[in-house]
Amino acid sequence: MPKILLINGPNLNRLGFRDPETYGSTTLVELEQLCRDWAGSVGFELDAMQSNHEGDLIDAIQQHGADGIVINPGAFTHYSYALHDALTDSPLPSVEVHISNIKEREPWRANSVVSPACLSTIYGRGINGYADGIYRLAAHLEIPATTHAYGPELDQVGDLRVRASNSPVMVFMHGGFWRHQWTRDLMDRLAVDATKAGWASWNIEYRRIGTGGGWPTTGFDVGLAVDHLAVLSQEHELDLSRVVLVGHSAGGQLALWAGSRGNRPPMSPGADPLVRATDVVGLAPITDLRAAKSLSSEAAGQFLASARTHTDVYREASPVDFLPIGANQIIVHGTADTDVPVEQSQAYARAAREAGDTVVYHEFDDVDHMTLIDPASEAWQTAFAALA
Ligand code: CA2
Repeated sequence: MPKILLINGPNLNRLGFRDPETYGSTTLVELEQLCRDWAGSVGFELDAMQSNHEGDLIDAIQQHGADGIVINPGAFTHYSYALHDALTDSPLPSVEVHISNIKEREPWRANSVVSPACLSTIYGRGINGYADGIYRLAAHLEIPATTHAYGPELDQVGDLRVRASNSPVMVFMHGGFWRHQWTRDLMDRLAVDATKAGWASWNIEYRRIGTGGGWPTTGFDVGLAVDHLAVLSQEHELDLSRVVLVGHSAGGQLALWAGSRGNRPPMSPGADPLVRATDVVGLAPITDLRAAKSLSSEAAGQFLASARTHTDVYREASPVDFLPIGANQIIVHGTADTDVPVEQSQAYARAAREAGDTVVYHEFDDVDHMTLIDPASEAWQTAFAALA
């Protein structure tokens, strides 16, 4: 069985005993068991170690007794070039995890000198960030992606997985209420699943609240990322006559927006796309930004705060306000969703059909928000089958 090495750095042996507001109440022993379970669920064994000593962490990295590393380097994150060098030198891929939101604490915590040596840095998601780190690593080990830039900004990148020439394409847009601690690792498992089934997958990042995003910048990023398929196709021969945009949650708003570009009035933002979407899959999508105002500590308001004042921002950004989309749509939503209420999809599907769009809508009893991005879920399987 392939193996992941979990490394926790200084002071993390104190987890659960102090400062639960920042680090939660799970102890290190409990966390390590959870990580074993998370790794097991995706077919990996997991060895765990913790040390307060920099040299011990470097020795563990150098041992190579595993296929990949998940590491929380503790405060060494912010100044240990020795750890950076050990991770860079290692042939094993690594994912960096932090429990707290290091970007929104003391300024000296915001920077990680270790990040450039890692596949990804996951932070601000509590201990569940370790699960996401394990899944990111597992996806990379299963089908390695190549990361391509579609623009000069750090977040203007995407992960491409393609196995055969002339594959149709699925573009994945992650959710997280447009906030910076949520990144494209969330869509890795769907991207791997689609690639295995013969699709090329393009799992994109975009600028978010706190990393220079907001409306309309984030929309433009997503549009650029979709158009970048024309560039990728020169090297990988993609079948651009079938381009499906798959968006979860806030990524659903972005997918519906990007999918509508071919339908936009000339000269308006996003009109005249280089690459047109044939279908949009909305997984619990945010479709009505006005009705979404109160969700997730008023994230929609923060997202729209940067919009130009002379435009009707809802007509520009809120799917229910810019219908019809033009592309075919498959919308799925769970009735137990407490992040994005199912009414968003119910009202949207009705309005989109009235506006002349082709919409397939499936509702799943007792299914919550995050289940939809599990490739084994009935919801994803249903959406996937509907595409065929
Ligand atoms: O957020 C994280 O996971 C950190 O990597 C944790 C480190 C901190 O130095 C980083 O800036 C961010 C270690 C924090 C100390 O750990 C404790 C945990 C529980 C109780 C007391 C300390």
